[in-house]
Amino acid sequence: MLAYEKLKQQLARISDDTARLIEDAGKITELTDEGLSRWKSTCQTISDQISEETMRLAVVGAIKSGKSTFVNTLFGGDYLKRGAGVVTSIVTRVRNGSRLRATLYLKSWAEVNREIDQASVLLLAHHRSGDGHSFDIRREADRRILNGAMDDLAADQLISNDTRSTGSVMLASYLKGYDRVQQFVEVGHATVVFENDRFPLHRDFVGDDAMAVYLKDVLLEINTPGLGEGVEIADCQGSDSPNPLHLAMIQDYLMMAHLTVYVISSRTGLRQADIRFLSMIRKMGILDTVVFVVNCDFSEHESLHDLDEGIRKAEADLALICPDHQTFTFSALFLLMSQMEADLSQRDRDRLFHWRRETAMVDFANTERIRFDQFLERKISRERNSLLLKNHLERLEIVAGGIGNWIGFNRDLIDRDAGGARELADRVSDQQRRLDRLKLTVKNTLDGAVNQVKRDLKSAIDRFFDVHGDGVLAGVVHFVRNYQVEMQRYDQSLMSVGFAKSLYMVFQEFKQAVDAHMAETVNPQVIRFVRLQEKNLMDYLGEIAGPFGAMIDEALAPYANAMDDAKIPQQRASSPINIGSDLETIRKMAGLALPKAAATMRYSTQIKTEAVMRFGFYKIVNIVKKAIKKSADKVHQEQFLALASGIKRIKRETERSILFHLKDYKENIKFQYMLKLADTAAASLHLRMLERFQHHGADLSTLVQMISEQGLDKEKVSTALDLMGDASRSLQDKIGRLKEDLQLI
Ligand SMILES: Nc1nc2c(ncn2[C@@H]2O[C@H](COP(=O)(O)OP(=O)(O)OP(=O)(O)O)[C@@H](O)[C@H]2O)c(=O)[nH]1
Ligand SMILES: [Mg+2]
Repeated sequence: MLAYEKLKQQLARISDDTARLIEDAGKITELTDEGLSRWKSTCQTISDQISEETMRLAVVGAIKSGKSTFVNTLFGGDYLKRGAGVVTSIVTRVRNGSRLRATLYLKSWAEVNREIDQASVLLLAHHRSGDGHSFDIRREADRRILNGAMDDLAADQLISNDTRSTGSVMLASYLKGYDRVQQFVEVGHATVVFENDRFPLHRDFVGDDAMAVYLKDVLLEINTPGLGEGVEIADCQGSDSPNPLHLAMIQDYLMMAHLTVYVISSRTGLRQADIRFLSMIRKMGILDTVVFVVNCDFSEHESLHDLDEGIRKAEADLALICPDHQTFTFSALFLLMSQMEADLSQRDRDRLFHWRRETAMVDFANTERIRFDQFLERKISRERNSLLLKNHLERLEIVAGGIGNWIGFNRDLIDRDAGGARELADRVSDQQRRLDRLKLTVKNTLDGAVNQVKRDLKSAIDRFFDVHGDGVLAGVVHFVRNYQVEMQRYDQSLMSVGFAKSLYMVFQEFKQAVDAHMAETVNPQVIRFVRLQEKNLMDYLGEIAGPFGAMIDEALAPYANAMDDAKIPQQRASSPINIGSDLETIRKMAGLALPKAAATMRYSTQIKTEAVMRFGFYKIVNIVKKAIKKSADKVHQEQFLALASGIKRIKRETERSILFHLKDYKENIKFQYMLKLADTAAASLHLRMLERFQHHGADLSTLVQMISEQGLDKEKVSTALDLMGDASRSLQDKIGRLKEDLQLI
């Protein structure tokens, strides 16, 4: 890890030195040169980007498999709450930092209200008496209404956290936590921070469902080295949570992660939940970034042989879903306890002592952990070095080469008398006109290509979301139409809470199932599709850029020749223009992010609840009218039938709103993401090409004029240019050496 930090610092220094050189160049001639200022801003961008670059590592796995314990071992202390097991699962990001700090990012009130709105479809509609305003938890009256609506819901709906009731559990948590969270949130503050001595207190917040439900994200900064600067580890709780929103949050992180560590407990081996989650990862198309850690519990195994068998069993199961998996086996808790032995309680110390006697298993696990650490270090440095090389160093090489040429050029010009300078300038300006034409051609070709690629992207996206095909949308429609509600489950609630509330409960169950389908089936396919389109886009732009790089270099040759005896330094073979590895930077530059995975589940706001409710009301009135002559049994039976047709109505209404919503979602992916990405990537490519043109691009006429008017202190400028020439050569040497170092690693 140290090697990387050193390389990074070297690169940053070279970039700063180059910027300084450019600044000096500007001062010498007192001219504003467009090329110079573009180079300078390139250096600035490189410096900024290097310091922002983050390598992301996701830690996932079933509940209680030891994820948090594992992450703690990476930082050598009990920072993340172990054994949390909260209902509200959030992704906790951990980085190293200068001090111990937990930053809790809260959802905005708009987000909170939107979630409540979505979870209370069919619950609040008839409470609102049509005054039109949407729910706002900050209004006391609204909280009272929601409380009232929740009060008479069947008790089991609120107590259990089974798949049917995550919506109502969430509503209850929001109501319960409001007063306490409100205290934390001063107006306009979106974060709550726990620093230094107060750091451990963040766990009370995170560990309490009623408060944690208000959280969007948690970032822990820890003042031990961990995996080094710029590496972020995310503890992803809730991969097997019944709440599809949790899965969506994890998907958002996985999509950006460079490596995913999947933790399996040796106690349980691979379970159904693991298989489901792994299938989802496979559908996302990122299975090749996953490695497995079998977290072995020494107490659960009689001997190394027994542990071995357990591992082999898990590996055999894994092979079915992930044939080329890489597995490491060690005990996270044992390691963590060893790391913090001095701070252990007597009980834990006894346990550690006891475990240490299992020497065979301990030796095996220790060796495995060393193997894992080596793997991780290699993986991280390989990934980051290639980014350093491709994203920054090759670009800097172009700039430094360009400034070298600029110096040589001006040096030569200064040495001439007025006539000679003018003659050179004339020759050069002929060439320059030719280069300008080429610049225009490059721009036009690029524009044409981008328009084509955008058309292709549009139609690919339309095809992917085509409801008539056999793609994701058809799948959703099929799912909705074929979903069977287990009517018997609502028999009891019809009697206890009545028709309307029962309808709400049915809808909860149904929505939960549809959302799970969105999270497990639709989202992974969308993510995979988008990633593929991104790759196609970058490949395509790369294909265009390739020949242009060579063409520009070729076109520059006669330009240099125009100066025949000019002191142009020996040109190194320049690297091909490449923006393929820049995708993340381009996204960041344009402020682009794919719509959150949870977006696919926001269809419920489109549901016209009135239609369903009015329909229910009509049925009920009919039942009541007729009930005068009927037995209670008969009434119950008819209510049951009403519920059944209510469900039919809900399904139809849901299908309609999903189609409507996903159309919107599709257009967002198209216009707010993919097409903007294409434009930004093309702009970035164009900039790279211009940087290359600038090798010789300076406009000489003003300088020539100054020479002929004798308005230039030739002696002084000459000396300055010579000094700069030396500095530039030494910079280029440094870049060359650093490039070799990086390629070697
Ligand atoms: N005996 C034993 N216990 C372990 C081991 N690893 C973790 N634990 C304990 O198992 C419990 C769960 O571990 P966590 O690290 O919190 O698991 P997790 O995957 O983060 O759990 P959730 O976040 O709730 O999904 C904690 O009490 C740990 O101390 C192990 O190797 N052996
Ligand atoms: Mg945990």
